[in-house]
Amino acid sequence: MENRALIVVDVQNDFCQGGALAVPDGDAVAPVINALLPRFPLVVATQDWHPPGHASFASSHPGRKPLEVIDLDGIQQVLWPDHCVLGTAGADFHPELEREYFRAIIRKGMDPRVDSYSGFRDNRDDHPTGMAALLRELGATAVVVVGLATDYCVGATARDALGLGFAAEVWLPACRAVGAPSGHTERALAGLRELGVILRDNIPA
Ligand code: VGL
Ligand code: ZN
Repeated sequence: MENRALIVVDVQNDFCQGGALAVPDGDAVAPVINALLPRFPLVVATQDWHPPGHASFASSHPGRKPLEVIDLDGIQQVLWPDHCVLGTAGADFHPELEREYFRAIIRKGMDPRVDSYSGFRDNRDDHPTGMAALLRELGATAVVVVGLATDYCVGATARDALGLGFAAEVWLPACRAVGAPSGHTERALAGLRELGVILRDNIPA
């Protein structure tokens, strides 16, 4: 399947053990993803990449705490601990991840006023990242999405891939979820399945 691309979402130190927004068992995806990299003719990685004082940080909203939900200019926004601040060690890829395979690195979340879960666009759809054009120009018609976190950036990336005309699969053994607020992972997966994203519980041979 020459037309299939792997999208490695946000496998960054802040989402791994000891990181600012550690996803439970997040580190476990690195070796699983490394084993996948040589199997795809095209691999693209995303990096969550926020300026200091980003609107998704609870610290940017006096009196607010992480995981509280606010209305941010008409969009429901979960507030997060400060994470993936551009250029910091927390924003760097997990040290075990074999980044030599990445044909391109797409950064997202740089507009201080709006969050960006999808690798294709921000949550307000103001800024495309260029990933769709990149994938299309390189001939991809289908994507496999892996990384962190299943219920936020992986899910949003798979949803948008499908909406932009790519066949989309999520390979769950190479993903881990935030799982907050309670039940979020289950709702996210059900939503993806309903859209037509293929969710695989096992890595295909
Ligand atoms: C993510 C929350 C905030 C993710 C990024 O990569 O799933 N989640 N920023
Ligand atoms: Zn973020």
